[in-house]
Amino acid sequence: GLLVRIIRQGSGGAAGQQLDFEGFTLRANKREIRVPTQLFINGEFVDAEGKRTLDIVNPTDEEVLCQVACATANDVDKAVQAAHSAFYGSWKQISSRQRGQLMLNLADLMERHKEELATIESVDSGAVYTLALKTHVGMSIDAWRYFAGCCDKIQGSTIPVNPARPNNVLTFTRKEPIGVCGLITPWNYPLMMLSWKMAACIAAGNTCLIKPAQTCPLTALKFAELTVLAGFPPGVINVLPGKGSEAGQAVADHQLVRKLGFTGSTPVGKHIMKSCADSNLKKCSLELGGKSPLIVFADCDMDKAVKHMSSVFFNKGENCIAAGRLFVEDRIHDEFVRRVLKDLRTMTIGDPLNRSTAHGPQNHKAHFDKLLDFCQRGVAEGAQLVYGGCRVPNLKGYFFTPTVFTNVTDDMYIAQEESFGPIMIISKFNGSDVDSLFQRANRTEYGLASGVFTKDIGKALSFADRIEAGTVFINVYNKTDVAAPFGGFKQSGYGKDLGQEALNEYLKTKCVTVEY
Ligand code: TAP
Repeated sequence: GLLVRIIRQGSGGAAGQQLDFEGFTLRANKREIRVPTQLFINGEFVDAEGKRTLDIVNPTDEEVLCQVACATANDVDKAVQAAHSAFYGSWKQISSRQRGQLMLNLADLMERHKEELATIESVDSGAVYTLALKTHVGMSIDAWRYFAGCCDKIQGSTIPVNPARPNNVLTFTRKEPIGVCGLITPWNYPLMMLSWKMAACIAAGNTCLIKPAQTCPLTALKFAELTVLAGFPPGVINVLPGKGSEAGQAVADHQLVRKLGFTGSTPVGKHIMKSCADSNLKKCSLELGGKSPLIVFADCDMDKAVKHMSSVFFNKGENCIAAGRLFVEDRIHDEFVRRVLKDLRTMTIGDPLNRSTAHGPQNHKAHFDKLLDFCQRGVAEGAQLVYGGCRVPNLKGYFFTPTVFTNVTDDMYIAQEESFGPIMIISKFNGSDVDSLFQRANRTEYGLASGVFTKDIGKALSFADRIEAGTVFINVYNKTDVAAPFGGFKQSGYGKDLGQEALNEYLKTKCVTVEY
């Protein structure tokens, strides 16, 4: 490995000292980027216990890019101890306004390194570079800036309570950080999922450790390097690539972790919630799977509805709020499908670093294989496969052809289960019976997002009233912003990321009463 030396920043005792770590040089996108490959614990880059490593594969060519350290349960314990000491030590000494300044420093560094971060993300996860720059990295920077501004605005309230006369009583609340937080994230937007959770967590005054998804930990490690340059004290932020079943489980089980923020699948979310309860009843928030319904009424702006194919194909469908199910009014169904297919045939598929590419490879092999299986089930159940459903011919890498199924009925597996891939699932509806349409849209245990295209504002708002989902898009899709709360209903989990509500996930309320 490459040996890298940087100088610690900040105001603590370690500032100005050298920090050495091992890394590798990523040569891509006409750049040479050094990426750390060790665990980041207590402000140091260190090997995992027993020097265990994970192979990191480039989904574009299926070659191993590098090895990174793979955390054990003991490594997790070391990181938790460091976060615990920092929480009761150095981090307590830092005022809320200074905390905000550290976060702004970090955001500025991320901005300065945004091309590097987007290149790493693109190579590691298969995200198209232009999207990685704008969304994966751009929205990460926005999240750090947004929550930086919240740090010195975390305040309680004064509450009128009944006094015991002749005495008076003053009751007020304080919003306090929870302590050491564990964050566990998936592979679809590696840096963005880290930032959505960690920016709120740190703004609230907590310390944390993150276990990123084992397939794509590289931007999290580059991020760790930037936290040193931003001046965060050791132990406040710890980054531990590793396996969910071991390192992730150790986070959920740990007695000193007081809050767990998780994004991932519903089955793992349920398992984690049990572990949180059994260990120390740690608070948890869960952002889980989805099968979001999108309704296209005949009175919609058809150009716009077709243009919003991104509802399904955005980030290769590896998008938790992807419109997993389209309901298209029977009168326009055939025209809608024809126009979608016309656009799909001209979609540029290939190297995600190429600026004209619109669709890159799926994240990793197991996921790619799952998508093939998903499509085979759809065909076996009698849905009509009108486009794709297979590997892109003559292309190395996990390239999956954007896919369209029509004639899908409500009982089919592909109508009920999330694919997490670029697969459009279309069912018809009769526009004269909106009631049963809305019932069909709600007949899922998921409740993450939803959408409707119509020019009739009454119909659109009735949909917004009646749909059981945490997010509703009207005549748009995938329009998220760091200021708007994001999270699901039902078995899509609970607890919000983003917006001011997200801070509450990482705070506890203390109520103080004084008699005088
Ligand atoms: P999961 O398999 O659930 O993995 C998510 C994370 O949990 C990974 O870091 C994983 O580690 C870890 N993990 C696995 N088992 C664990 C355990 N026993 N204890 C602790 N951690 C454990 O999901 P995925 O396949 O990576 O991501 C796809 C799913 O995430 C989809 O269902 C998607 O809808 C959902 N998702 C939801 C959202 C929101 S905001 N609701 C956003 C993105 C994705 P490994 O790396 O070892 O697998």
